[in-house]
Amino acid sequence: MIRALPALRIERARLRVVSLPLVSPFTTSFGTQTERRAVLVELYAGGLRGLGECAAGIEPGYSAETAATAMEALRSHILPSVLGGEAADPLALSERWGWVRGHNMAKAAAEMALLDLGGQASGLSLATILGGEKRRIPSGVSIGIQPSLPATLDLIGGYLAQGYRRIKLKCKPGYDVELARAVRSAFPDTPMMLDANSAYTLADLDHLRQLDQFNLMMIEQPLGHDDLIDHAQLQAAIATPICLDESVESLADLRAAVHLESGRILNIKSGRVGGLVPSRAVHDACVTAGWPVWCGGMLETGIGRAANLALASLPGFTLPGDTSASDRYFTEDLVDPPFRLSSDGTLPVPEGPGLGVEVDPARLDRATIHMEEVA
Ligand code: OSB
Ligand code: MG
Repeated sequence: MIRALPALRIERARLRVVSLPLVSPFTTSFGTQTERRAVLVELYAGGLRGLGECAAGIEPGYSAETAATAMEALRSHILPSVLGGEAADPLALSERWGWVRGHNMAKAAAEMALLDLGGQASGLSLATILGGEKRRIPSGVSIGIQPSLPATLDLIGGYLAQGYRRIKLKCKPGYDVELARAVRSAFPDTPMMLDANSAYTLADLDHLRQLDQFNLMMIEQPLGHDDLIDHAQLQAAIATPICLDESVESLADLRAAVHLESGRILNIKSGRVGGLVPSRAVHDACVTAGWPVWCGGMLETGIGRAANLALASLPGFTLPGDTSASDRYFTEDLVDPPFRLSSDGTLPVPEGPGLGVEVDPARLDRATIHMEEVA
């Protein structure tokens, strides 16, 4: 159950775009990112400011949403449905944009800001509101496609020395079987997985079957971003568990995936499914179906990272996720203190009210490239 929260009236809303350079370029099968550009939602109520971070990036290579489409959906449709509105509970406010189709990442950012407000007003942490139980989250790290195999092995060694509990490697056709072979022979026992971001088709079935020899925890989203049928056929033909990411944008998608046996594991990202409350519902359905889940990431700043850690504190999150420390992404995060990996490879679930992080105002100003009031 989601905890009840005090009534709020949203007095003011502001949108901001921030840009933070990444410590190193992040390359996937769909492109390279050198910065994290994020839309932030700021909601004001009763002297409090609630913050939300939108998962969308600059280009529509992962999903249809971009920072620009999220700005437009928030400015014209989502935030106007709650501005000036008062409800018995902030989550009743989030129901007011239920009529908007799609724009899940935009909705999730607005919902995060509402929950941050509700948490501050009640003194409850986001994790407590959602029904979280864990206090520390075992962390993995997602490694982009590198210029060479030796460079990849070096990076992995460095992350393992820091304590990361699981390595995820981005792959693509031509950078897959040899990658897995090299990494496995260098690190025979490390929990390891691949993420293809939809780079293959069923025509690659025999090729993908070769991955079975490397004892991978899973392969994430090998096939079409909107496919469930071909994933089911692939899952029936390979031993490596398939983890879905892009293909599950709602509880309905997850139910279909379970029914079709399109995979065996789910990466949950609150942006992809439209918020933390929808994530909780997807999580509950996965627990019922016997699908382990883990928390994905979208290179979030400390703001979105705090929400990810709160989500990952739910009991069904039994696998290490992509909730890595601030310094894996940025030289200077927006939050102070930043998220630091402890030597046991875990990050703390924030315990303060709401998101439970302190945003550094000077850093926020420096990172801001656009700001507007929503009327
Ligand atoms: O597919 O999980 C993905 C980053 C951007 C877009 C898609 C993905 C990712 C990651 C990085 O894998 C996860 C992270 O460290 O935040
Ligand atoms: Mg993925």
